[in-house]
Amino acid sequence: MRPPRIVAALVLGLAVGLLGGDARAQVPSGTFASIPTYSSSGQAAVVFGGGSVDQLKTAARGANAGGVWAQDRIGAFELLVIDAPAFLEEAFRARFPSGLATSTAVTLIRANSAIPPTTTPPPPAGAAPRPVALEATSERTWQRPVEMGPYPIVAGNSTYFVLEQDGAVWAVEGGVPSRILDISDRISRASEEEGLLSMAVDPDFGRNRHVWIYYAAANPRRTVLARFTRNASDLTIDRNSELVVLEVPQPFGNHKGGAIRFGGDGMLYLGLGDGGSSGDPQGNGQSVGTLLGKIIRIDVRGATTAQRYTVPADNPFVGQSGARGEIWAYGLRNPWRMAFDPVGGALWAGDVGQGAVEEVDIVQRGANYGWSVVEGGSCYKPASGCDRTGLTSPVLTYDHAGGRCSITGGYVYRGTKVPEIAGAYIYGDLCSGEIWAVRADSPGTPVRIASGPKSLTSFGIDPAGELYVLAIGQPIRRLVSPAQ
Ligand SMILES: [Ca+2]
Repeated sequence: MRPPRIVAALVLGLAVGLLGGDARAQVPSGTFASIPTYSSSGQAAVVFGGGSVDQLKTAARGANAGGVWAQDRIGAFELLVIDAPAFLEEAFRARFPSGLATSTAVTLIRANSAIPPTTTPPPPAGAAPRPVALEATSERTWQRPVEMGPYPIVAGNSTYFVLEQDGAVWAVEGGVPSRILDISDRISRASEEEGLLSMAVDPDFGRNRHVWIYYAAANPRRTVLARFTRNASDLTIDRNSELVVLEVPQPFGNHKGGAIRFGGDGMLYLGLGDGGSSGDPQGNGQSVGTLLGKIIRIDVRGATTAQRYTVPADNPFVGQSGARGEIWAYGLRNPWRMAFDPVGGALWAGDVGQGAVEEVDIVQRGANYGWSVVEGGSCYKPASGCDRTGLTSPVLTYDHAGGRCSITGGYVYRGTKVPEIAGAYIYGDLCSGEIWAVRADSPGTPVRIASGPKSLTSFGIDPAGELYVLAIGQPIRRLVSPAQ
């Protein structure tokens, strides 16, 4: 999510050497303002002159662009995004069944900064993840850090944000933290699991300066999804810019789930817990009439007080009587942290168990992850002989042996500095602090890659796709290769 001018410069810089020929026309820099819609920045390349889809794809691969495609139109230009979810490739093929006309101008975009440039060799096929080391980023400790992500404000600088559950957002620039928003007066911390829970930078932040924030509030007890706007002159976020787009009544104080993530499709995905208490007393997990216990998918582009969001027409329950159209997937208990894999676009979630089984899910359209019929792979209601018809199984589960208690979902690692975990999904346990990895392309048996800090609340990611671990009262630590 670089400023548009940076993206344009990259685009023009990389245009040479791709396809070549007659097509290196001048591209107005403004043309690229929408590029961050698809990505958190990254390298880009331009191809002009058209050709068949396969020809272009071959050219893209020749430029180490790899992956799959999406398409959109920016002004007069066709924009092709690669390394976007496969269904967007299908949409592209549907729109251009016989490829592109030779006169069509085409832009190829490498979709996500978390994709390694080319410097890290991929792991050998079938290689298991290997242990990593943890390295404190600074001496500073954080009270209850729950989220960390890129805060793209200064070109070329690795600025990131950190959320404190008590209601403050910090920007860390060149290692120095500054508070950029404090909404502690707006949030509720009445329960251990309430507070400021998630923030996502708008895909079009470079143009609109929007961030999206999810928090718990009181009177009445609810969770809130809201948009805020960064001030134009500095890093701070305008406290008075809040536009509430969604409020969900919450019956109890726990299970607030709560990760906001934007997909490669430009939609906002939000994970909601089952409403809380214990054992899902309201049956929310299996009810498609409530947003509780769900991953929802909404379109917040152009949100206003009159129309706060729209429901995408291709959501699975659109038009179904008694169902909420916002639902993307259901049967979750408390999806504590989820993230898209920038390569291929799969959405990985850690779903916290009741008292026995933690699970990792790949969230798919319309899928039912089973709570509270099952907890992980085990029957929950009833305790035996439950009906598993139509349920989607977790990618993996683990039990509470060894002091484990609650999963903290992480990210698929697509950074460049830690080959030990290249292409692996990383997650941990809140109580034991253990960190595990499985290959994203063939999960298999998890490998414990680190004994991390206890009270492991979350994982973070920086603009380069490097991973960090967050824990109560601890410094933020980076996952690094062990010393040789
Ligand atoms: Ca489940």
